[in-house]
Amino acid sequence: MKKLPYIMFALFSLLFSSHLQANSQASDDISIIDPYVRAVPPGQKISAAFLQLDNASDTMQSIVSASSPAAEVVELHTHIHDNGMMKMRRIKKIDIPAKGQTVLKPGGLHIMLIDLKNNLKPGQEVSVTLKFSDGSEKTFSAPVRKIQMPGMMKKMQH
Ligand SMILES: [Cu+2]
Repeated sequence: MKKLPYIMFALFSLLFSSHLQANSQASDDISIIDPYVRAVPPGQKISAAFLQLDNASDTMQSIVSASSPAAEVVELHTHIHDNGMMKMRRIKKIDIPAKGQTVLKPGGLHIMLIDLKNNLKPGQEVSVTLKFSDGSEKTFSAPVRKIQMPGMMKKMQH
């Protein structure tokens, strides 16, 4: 019966390590903070989602795609400066550094919603699903907000 403690220890280690594995998905390590979607006037078919992503893990995590029932096509975008103009460009992934954060905001990284199925009015909620490089997914609901364009124009001029 002296071996029992060792067997118990082995069993516990096994349970503990499988528990750790179950918690190591990107979707569990990433927190979504203050998500919102830009309100657009009737007839406009594109919008964008913004949010802050916090990574609690020791490894870099990457978003490789996104989807939403509100839009036919969802792409990961960034803005680049090109001859004094700001242009949007599609990118393959958005990285969130280990123990760090990445902010998606107007004029920078964003989740592009293309071919909107309905108008997006302030007060509505839009569901967005992020897919990470390890295949895990995270869905969040983002309120639709009016975003002041004059601030964007100032940013675009400098
Ligand atoms: Cu875009």
